[in-house]
Amino acid sequence: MSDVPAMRDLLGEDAPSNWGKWGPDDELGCLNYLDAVEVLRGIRHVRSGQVFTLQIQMGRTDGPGDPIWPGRRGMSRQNELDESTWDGDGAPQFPGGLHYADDTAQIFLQGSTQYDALGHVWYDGKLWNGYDARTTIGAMEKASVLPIAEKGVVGRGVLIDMARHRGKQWLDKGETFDHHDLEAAAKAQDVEIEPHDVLVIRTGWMKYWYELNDPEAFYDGFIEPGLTYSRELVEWFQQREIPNLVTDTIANEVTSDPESGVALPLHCALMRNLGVALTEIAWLDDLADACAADNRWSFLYAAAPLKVVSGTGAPVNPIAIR
Ligand code: UVW
Repeated sequence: MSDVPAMRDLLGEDAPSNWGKWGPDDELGCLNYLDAVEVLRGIRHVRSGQVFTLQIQMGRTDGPGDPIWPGRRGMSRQNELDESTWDGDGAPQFPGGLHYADDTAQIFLQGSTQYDALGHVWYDGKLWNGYDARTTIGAMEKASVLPIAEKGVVGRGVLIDMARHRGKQWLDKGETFDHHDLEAAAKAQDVEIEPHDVLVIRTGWMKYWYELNDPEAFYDGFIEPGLTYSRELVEWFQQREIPNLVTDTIANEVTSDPESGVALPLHCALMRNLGVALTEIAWLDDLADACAADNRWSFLYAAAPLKVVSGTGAPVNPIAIR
């Protein structure tokens, strides 16, 4: 028998929850906080007109390829039509002589920078808002990525640069931090994490992936750095009404809770129980350099994952404008 407790035992029968807060049919969770007032609040943080795209490049075939959760594959893109199609007979012919290139791709929806659907993870047979986990079978009937994609995510973003704060290029494997560390880093950056902020945390982990250029070493004893579970941390997220957590790691939290050994408890505590949207595998280094250069760490954050019907998640290229 494993000594690792069940998710329910770690998080508690009375775990902080937002189920029912936005009605019995809700599929947006804390993204409900992002209303028109929050869009206008975000816009007030645009000062210099600099634009940063936060997706990693998708389907790279050079270097280490794409960073993905073990067991998934990065996008595989195939060319279906190109100029060579017209070298032989049988190519499609168009009046006027038009030629064109076409691709198809096979992708894990979580295989690049992406939004998780709120129903992407669960325990005890229940998803976000109490939906039955059997509604995931075959296709996600409830809390898929589609409602997030239809809404769009726009508000004030705040970047907390944990790697810079600790004087490192990137955090170490399994290195943890919590809300006290976030507050301390924010204070050092002279910025406040305000209610309804899209919380963007840089660990340097994506940079590590590309600079290391060695997937075998990266995945050896796979454990990412990240936020670590405590009930107090979950309450902190709930009290600040954080709508969206964005990080430059594959899973937004330390892979395995250092005390209990439970895998990804914050996915359950934050996403399944509170309805916080998770955005993973973001490229934050260019944005962080710009923020550090003029010591301004807030910006307009805007993102919309692809509208994948019943999707468990979807790729996204979020934009930060400052
Ligand atoms: C899992 O939930 C396993 O992965 P992700 O990091 O895509 O949420």
